[in-house]
Amino acid sequence: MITLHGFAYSNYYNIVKHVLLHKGLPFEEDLQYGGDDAYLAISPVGKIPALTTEDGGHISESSVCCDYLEDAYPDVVPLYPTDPLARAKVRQLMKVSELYLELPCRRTIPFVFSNSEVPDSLKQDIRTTAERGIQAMNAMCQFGPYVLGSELTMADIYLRYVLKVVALGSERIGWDIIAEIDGLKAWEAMMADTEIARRIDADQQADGPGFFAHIKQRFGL
Ligand SMILES: N[C@@H](CCC(=O)N[C@@H](CS)C(=O)NCC(=O)O)C(=O)O
Repeated sequence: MITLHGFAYSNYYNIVKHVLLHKGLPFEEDLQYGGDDAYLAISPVGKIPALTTEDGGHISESSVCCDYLEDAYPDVVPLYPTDPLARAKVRQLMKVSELYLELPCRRTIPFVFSNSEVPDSLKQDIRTTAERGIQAMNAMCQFGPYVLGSELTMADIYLRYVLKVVALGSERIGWDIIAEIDGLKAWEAMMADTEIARRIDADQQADGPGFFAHIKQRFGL
């Protein structure tokens, strides 16, 4: 059986978990918060999430895990179109949203956890990068009703959890980035209104105490 390593508070973990649930693939969860050497044998950078495949191989990096699940189980509820260009467009949206929205906003996380003010220089850096992401997302998103048209794709799942960190960062810097992308709020509400999304959100909330206890111990916060 597939094993998903990581913790439910992680937005990246939840991308892969959502894909597994959407495809209906049997899997077990192995609680890992990272930060210990043993985990490096499964995830070379020590990042959450990682997968152990049915063959016993290990893979990390969320988008790579998504691709693996599609390649290994292509006929089980496909999440990429068959046309190569359309597939690339799905991956383009995933990458753009991660690089130009999630990653800049992720830089606010230490300030979220310590409930402290983000320095103006960092706020400006975030704005410079996110403005390019917003412009690109406004050009790419279709909301028909899914992000790239009438079919739900990997991009919908990926974006849902990218936006969790964008929302956190937005709140901390006082700039609602999600509101800058036309139609994104309505899409977000639609994506939240599924059994899988509700299960993942509930699991995430339930992991809050365990995650914060780990952070406290690991970083002495
Ligand atoms: N590029 C990685 C990023 C994953 C990531 O940043 N995961 C966080 C949890 S949300 C993590 O592992 N944090 C612990 C650490 O950096 O040691 C991916 O796509 O999977």
